[in-house]
Amino acid sequence: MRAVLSVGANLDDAAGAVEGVLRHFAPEAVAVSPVYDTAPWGVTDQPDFANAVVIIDTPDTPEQLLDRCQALENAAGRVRELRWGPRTLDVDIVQCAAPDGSEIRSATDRLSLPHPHAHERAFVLVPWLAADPDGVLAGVPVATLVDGLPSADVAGVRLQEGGRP
Ligand code: PH2
Ligand code: MG
Ligand code: MG
Repeated sequence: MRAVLSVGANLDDAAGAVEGVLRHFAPEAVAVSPVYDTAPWGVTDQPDFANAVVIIDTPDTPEQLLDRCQALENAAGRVRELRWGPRTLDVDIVQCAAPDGSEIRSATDRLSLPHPHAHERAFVLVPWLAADPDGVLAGVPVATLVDGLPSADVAGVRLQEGGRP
């Protein structure tokens, strides 16, 4: 399947944690965004995040991929804390698609697909658009979703100083 992953962190060496995840998935990556500095969304009273998106082709099922994402979070010292609060590493599955391109849906306790908040998060959509200008989420082009976001949200997503173009 093809999967879109959103990677974020805002504690300790946040950019380093994000880069580590991008390296982990590099063998399966079909596209990767630069790393961005992003204003915190949801809970705004916390440090800025480092965020990136990587798109992979993997033989994993969604649940197997979720296990890998959580293992990466645990290896980064992640403890389950406040919802939307600060974290050393967060690796979220945004979307999974079958080889025929159809979107895989999930609504289990462990996994909601597509990610229920992806369509409203500039820190997901802006990097995703950079990685794949033809991305589509639940039938809507990612470019259209970005156009519909509040401009302040989009302005809060800034290419990291010294980040890849
Ligand atoms: N993750 C959250 C909540 N808010 N804000 C930004 N900018 N980036 C994130 O990765 C993020 C967030 C919960 O996972
Ligand atoms: Mg998250
Ligand atoms: Mg998460």
